Amino acid sequence: MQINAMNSKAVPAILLSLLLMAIVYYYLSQPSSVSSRVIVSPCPTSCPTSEPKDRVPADVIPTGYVFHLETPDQSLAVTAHLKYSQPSIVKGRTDVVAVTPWLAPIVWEGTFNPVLLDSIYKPKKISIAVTVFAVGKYIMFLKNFLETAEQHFFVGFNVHVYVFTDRPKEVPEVKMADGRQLTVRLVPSSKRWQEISARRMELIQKLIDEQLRKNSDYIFCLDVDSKFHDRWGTESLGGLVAVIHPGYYLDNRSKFPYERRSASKAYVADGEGDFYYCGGAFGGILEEVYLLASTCRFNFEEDAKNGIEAAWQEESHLNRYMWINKPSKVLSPEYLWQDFKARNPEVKTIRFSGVIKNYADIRPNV
Ligand code: 5GW
Ligand code: MN
Repeated sequence: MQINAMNSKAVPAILLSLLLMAIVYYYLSQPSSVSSRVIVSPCPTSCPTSEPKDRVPADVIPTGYVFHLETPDQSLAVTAHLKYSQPSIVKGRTDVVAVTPWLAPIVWEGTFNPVLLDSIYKPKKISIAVTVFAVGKYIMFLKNFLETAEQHFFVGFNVHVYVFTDRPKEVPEVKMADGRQLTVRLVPSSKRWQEISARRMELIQKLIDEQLRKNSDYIFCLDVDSKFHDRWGTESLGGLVAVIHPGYYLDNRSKFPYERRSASKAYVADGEGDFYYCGGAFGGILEEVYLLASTCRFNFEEDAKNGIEAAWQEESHLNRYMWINKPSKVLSPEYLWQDFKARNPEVKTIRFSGVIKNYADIRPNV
């Protein structure tokens, strides 16, 4: 009796512990999401064996994980070492702030060396995925977007553009350089922008799950009604990357158009929030963008259940997300200007900008 009674309790407990052990084992045996091909490379595989022969072994003593960037062309030190101007910690741009209070870089022209950065990232053979939605009449913006991306967006790197559209036949033929490609993903047409918007995060999440983990290191999600005018490259790479909105960066945060109703999951209270970020461009490593997309989607759907639509839809959700989860790299408004806006003096170059559009022409009835 006694023994039987004990067994009837012990058996489920043992089964439960076995299940827990199996789960723990499964997670430990998975490659860590952070130790992706880019960010962390375990030394035993990447350092000693793959180094050029004439590299001094003591350049790296393999003891564990490596987070640092490596100076390019080390092996050719005598003949072709990359020469670049000496960095300074006292001279540089003084008209802008190039670091957030949580010590993330804010990328402005003149704060980075593009040649140095490209030669650091080149040997890593990174792949950058881009998502762009061209639903309904917005397909008209795609040609310019794609053509200018060829000229300015990660030139010389592997880039895979994923176009989400309901008009696959109208996707323009744009000649792409080696290592660059385009894939069309079909989405249902929708009359309501709110529906397209709501589904954007879901489709980004699905794309990462179904495709990108196999072939990409970074992802950028960009608005189609925009064009590149100047370099957007390796300086923009980071864990979680946000772009500062060109319309509000000189304003007091009380003027930011955050969602102000506390009933919304996008709520940002008075006196809170860092910057006002663009919904039209964000990115980072896959797992960070995956977290962002799934969180924003969840919050968006929770709001919908409660009959709430945030002031600026997913841009509002993105802003709440970025306040709580600080971006590890912030791109200045050079990275998403607006064509109707005059350039401010601190903006030395415009790299990407939203084109002027005739709303009545392109938007479905909302
Ligand atoms: C947007 C607003 C109202 C109704 C429809 C749309 C819409 C957006 C659309 O019909 N089709 C579409 O593909 N979009 C995608 O969402 C585009 O990639 C677009 O760049 C992005 C964000 O919408 P925008 O650019 O109109 O928003 P703003 O804030 O940049 O003007
Ligand atoms: Mn836009």
